Amino acid sequence: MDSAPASEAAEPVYLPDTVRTAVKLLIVGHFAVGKTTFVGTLSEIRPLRTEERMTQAGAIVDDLAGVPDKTTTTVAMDFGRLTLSEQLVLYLFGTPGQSRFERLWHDLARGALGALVLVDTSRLRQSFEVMDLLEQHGLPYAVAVNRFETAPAFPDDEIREALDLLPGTPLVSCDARDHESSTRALITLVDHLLTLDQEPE
Ligand SMILES: Nc1nc2c(ncn2[C@@H]2O[C@H](COP(=O)(O)OP(=O)(O)O)[C@@H](O)[C@H]2O)c(=O)[nH]1
Ligand SMILES: [Mg+2]
Repeated sequence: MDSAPASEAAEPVYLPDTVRTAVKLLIVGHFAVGKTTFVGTLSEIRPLRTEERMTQAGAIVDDLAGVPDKTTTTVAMDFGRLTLSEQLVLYLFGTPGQSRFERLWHDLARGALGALVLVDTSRLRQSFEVMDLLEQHGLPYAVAVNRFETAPAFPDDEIREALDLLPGTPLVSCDARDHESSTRALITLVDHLLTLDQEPE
C-alpha cells in the first residue's frame, strides 16, 4: 500500500461543524514533568512546540537533578487541540511552571477555564511554584500524578497532604505517554470545571 498511514490520513485537521464550545485549558507543571509529552499524546493536530536547547543561564535555574538526559526545556509553550465530543473542543496550552515565566502566564491565563497540574512524586515540592501561580491567577485546577517508573508510589492521601490540596481538588494519576490515561486525566479536569460552573456563587 502506498497510501498515507491510517493515523495520518484520518487526522482531523478541521473542526466538525457540530462543535459548539471551545475551551482553553493549561497543562502546567515544573520542569521535565511531562507537559510536552502530554500535549503531544493528546493533540489531534501536530502540536506546536517552542522548545529550545537549554542555555547555560537556564541550566542554573532549571533543576536537572534526576533528569540528566534532558537537554531542552519548554521556554514558551506547547499548543495542541483535542475534540472531546461532537460539540466540545479543547485547546491545550502546555505552560512552563517556573516563576521566571510569570509574564507569559499573565497572557496565557487569560480566557483559560482551568489547568491540569502534572506532578512527579519524586519532586513534589517543585510543584508549589506552579500551584502558587495558579492561585494568583484564580485558575481552578485538577492534579495528575505523571507516573515515572523510578518515582516513589505514595497513597493519595499522602500526596494530597504533601501538596496541601483542598478536599474538592481532584487528584488522578496518568502516564503522559498513554492516550487513554491522559484523556481520562483531562476529563477529570473538565468534569471538575463543570461542577464548579454549576455551583451557586
Ligand atoms: N517514564 C515516563 N517518562 C515520561 C513520562 N512523561 C514524560 N516522560 C519523559 O520525561 C521527560 C520530560 O518530559 P517533557 O514532556 O519534555 O517534560 P516538560 O518539560 O514538562 O515538557 C522526557 O524525556 C519524556 O519522554 C511518563 O509518564 N513516564
Ligand atoms: Mg516541555
